[in-house]
Amino acid sequence: MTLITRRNLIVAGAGSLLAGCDRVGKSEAGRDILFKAEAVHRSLQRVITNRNALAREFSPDDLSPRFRANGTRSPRTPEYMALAANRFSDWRLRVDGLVARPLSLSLADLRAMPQRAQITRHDCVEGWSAIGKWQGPKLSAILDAAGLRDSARYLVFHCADSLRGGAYYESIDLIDAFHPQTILAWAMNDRILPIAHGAPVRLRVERQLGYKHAKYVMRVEAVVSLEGIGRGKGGYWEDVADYEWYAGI
Ligand SMILES: Nc1nc2c(c(=O)[nH]1)N[C@H]1C(S)=C(S)[C@@H](COP(=O)(O)O)O[C@H]1N2
Ligand SMILES: [Mo]
Repeated sequence: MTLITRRNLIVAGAGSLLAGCDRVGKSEAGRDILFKAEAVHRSLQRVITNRNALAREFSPDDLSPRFRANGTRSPRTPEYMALAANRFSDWRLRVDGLVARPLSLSLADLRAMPQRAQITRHDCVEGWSAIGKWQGPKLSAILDAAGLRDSARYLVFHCADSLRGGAYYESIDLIDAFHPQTILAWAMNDRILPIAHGAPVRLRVERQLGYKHAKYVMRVEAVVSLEGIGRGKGGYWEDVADYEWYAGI
């Protein structure tokens, strides 16, 4: 039996791609080849990276003094404003689609489930990062309670805010959905999640870039394909600005 470790693969990949470095390094064409080699190497590394690995967790001393709120900071739809006026006591998270038992969960229900707290770094594609503490139930526990069907392939998060006409939405695959650090957070830095950061509940999917972390989540829908969702690319920014659906970090 041959044991293929990640390290062996990276070494093999780097060796074969970078052999002949000296020969090609000096010319324009050579630089092109090196850029391509680097891109191939990066995608090879991504393919063989364990997607269940944990994102780095930090200590309370590392918390950012200021955590920027980005995108929507205060949804203006009448439905959301009415929920916020009642401090979200009437809010319910719908969990439906390809599940055996569709759920309607209150904030109290989410708080009564086993909790996970984690201090992680949020990375936005716009070029800023911040370290914050997040707490909430694991998405996996909610999916288990709902009885995810075998046919389900993706989870779609439908949000309360509306940007340029359309509601924000995002989607992840089942590896990210069942990742131990994927939670529906209702607390941030040991306080109730502020509206600017996605109250009452926002997704934390720690191995992905910022735009995948849906705020103001109203509904989690299990689907077999992303085709019927928005314009079919799996997320608001994917659809309007060609962001990559897989934004793994
Ligand atoms: N519903 C919703 N979720 C969203 C956004 C948004 O505009 N609406 N912006 C995304 C982007 S680009 C980032 S970087 C993070 C910002 O989260 P923060 O406001 O807590 O910093 O939320 C993401 N989730
Ligand atoms: Mo972002």
